[in-house]
Amino acid sequence: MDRGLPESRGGTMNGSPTTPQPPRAGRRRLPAAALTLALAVMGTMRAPMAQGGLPPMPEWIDVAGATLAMGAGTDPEAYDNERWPSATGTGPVPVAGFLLARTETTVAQFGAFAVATGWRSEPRALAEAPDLPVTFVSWTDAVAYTRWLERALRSTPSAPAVVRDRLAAGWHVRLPTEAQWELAARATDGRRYPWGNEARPDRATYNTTGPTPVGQHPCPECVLPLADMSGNVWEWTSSPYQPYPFTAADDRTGLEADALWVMRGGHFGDPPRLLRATARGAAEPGARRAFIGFRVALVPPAR
Ligand SMILES: [Ca+2]
Repeated sequence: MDRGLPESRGGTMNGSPTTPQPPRAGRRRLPAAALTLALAVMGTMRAPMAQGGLPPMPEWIDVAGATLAMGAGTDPEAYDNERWPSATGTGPVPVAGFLLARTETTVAQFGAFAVATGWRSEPRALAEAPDLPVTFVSWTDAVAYTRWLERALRSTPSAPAVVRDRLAAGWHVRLPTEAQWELAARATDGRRYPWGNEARPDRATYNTTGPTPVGQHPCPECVLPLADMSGNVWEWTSSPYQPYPFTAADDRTGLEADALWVMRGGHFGDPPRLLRATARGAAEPGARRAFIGFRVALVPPAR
């Protein structure tokens, strides 16, 4: 499954060089029964906003629908798994408009979920400063967070109207697909990074030893005011890792035990090559690592 993956997408807590393998070390997985149980608990949890006011909620950015030329095309820095099997090395993927959180999910945001639900998270996920991106979260942890967040938003009268209206129309809180993530990161002009074509240490956290608080890098050149799409921490997506071409119809077929899940954006210890908007990482769903986090999306129902 890892054939063609970038040769380095790992890292350690101290940012030391990593082996040329995908981050598959997270052998421990939450069994499906654990997720089912947790979701059952969430279904009967007390209203999370009943006391103490709103937990820290995402700030949503509107991503306009477009047909994405997905993939790295002829970028000489691209890994094989970023190229479509086409003459251009890209493929057209229509993406409906959606909302994406401006920042990676923070320790404070994930902590609100953990407190409200009693979710058994990795202690290190909640040990860092509240404005850092949450890490040590598995794909399963991230999906559980999205389900809780949707419930929380639905039960919060003071949720923003743009959120209430979309939830009423059948939208859901999800991890973004990798096509949604890529469109949000680079728009439709083929840029290599969210801000342009050259690596810029003033635009992202990379080549360093740890993450920075979310939203620290202003980016006037970015098409959308999204923070840390490149760098800081890898971001889980809802897409199982499969060779291109990507199709939304395939997006739920990779649920077998050994599936890897795509993560995007690179992390604080990576070189700029892995921060490119088309670079694809992957990890097992149970992997909890110091360099993997996520951000959430509010997406329309599948048609
Ligand atoms: Ca990131």
